[in-house]
Amino acid sequence: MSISFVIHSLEIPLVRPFRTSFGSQSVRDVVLVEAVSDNGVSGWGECVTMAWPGYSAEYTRGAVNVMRDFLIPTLAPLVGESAADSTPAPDSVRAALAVMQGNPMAKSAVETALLDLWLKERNLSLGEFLGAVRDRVDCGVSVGIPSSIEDLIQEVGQYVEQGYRRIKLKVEPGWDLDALRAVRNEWPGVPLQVDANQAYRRSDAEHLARFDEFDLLLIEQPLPEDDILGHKLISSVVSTPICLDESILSVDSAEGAIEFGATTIVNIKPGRVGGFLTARDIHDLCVEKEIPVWCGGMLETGVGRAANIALAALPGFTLPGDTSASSRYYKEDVTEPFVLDNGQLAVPTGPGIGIEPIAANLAEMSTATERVDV
Ligand code: OSB
Ligand code: MG
Repeated sequence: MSISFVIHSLEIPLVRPFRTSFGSQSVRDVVLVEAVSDNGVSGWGECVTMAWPGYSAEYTRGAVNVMRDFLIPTLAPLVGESAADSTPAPDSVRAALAVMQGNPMAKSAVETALLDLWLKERNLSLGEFLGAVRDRVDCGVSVGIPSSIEDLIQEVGQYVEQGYRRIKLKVEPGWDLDALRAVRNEWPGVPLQVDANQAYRRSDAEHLARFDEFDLLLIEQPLPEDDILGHKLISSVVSTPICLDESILSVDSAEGAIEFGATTIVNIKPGRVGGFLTARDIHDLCVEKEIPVWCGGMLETGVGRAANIALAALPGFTLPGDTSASSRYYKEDVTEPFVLDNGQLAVPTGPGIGIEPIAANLAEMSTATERVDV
């Protein structure tokens, strides 16, 4: 067979700036990968990179380059060997992409576009394929660093009213204890957690232990990505569970961090680990080791959100995810919006990821397209 890949670059304004310890954004710089088969069916995947290498080493322009110049061309033999209208199997796509180092978010976008196509050929939903056990998932919301405590209380108040089942505050040195105290005073019982995106250091252990009084579900990624020992040291001083995000890059790194005692809860993001197959494998490992998992987010459009919700429907996802409604991010999404219902989102049931961009929205939001045929 042959496949035409179309790399769509989009810009979508966020409803409010999203500030974290690694920077601020007010427009989401999105890349959607479309894989078009011989008979004109499209599969879709979202690349979750940020515009700059602040969360991890990947960034959007680099991801587009590596997809165009390396990842997609690497698939040419595999696609060429396949019979007409028979998309290569997901495992073979993952194996072919694995010859290239790193770049998990770019790999995930390419792999997911082909997986969507492969599932559509079989009339199978991503949820069914992955092993989903529920048709609705519990949703939390991630709250960026605002300019004042008043703004924080106002924003959190909106989310609590909308029914979100858990609140996550972004924190950094200088924006932590006062913010937590203010939210806890207003909502003593709300399920609450924090995410530092690597902003603290080993020497902050005593400071992080002061978070314990706020009865948090977890502290997400307090230290740098490569500091596994540091997370273990912190967890011997802090009672609140430590949950790794950026440090978990593969099944083996997950197993290492768990066995070593650096993490007792895991945030799973398909983009960070190179795709949904590996995300499912990390889930399976965590279930076996009795480590609770939850589905992270990267401010996805409906394309990435649909697939994340299918993943979050697996049995080990026992904590609410950063799988918020479209309205938390965008006034207008590129797909039909995901709407919160009683603090939950419905798992898509259509073939593949179960959703696709609305052509007019895609055209309006698009800033560039590049085509690569294999
Ligand atoms: O660390 O979880 C993170 C957004 C962009 C990059 C990293 C992170 C986040 C979030 C928001 O916390 C999650 C979401 O609502 O999509
Ligand atoms: Mg995080």
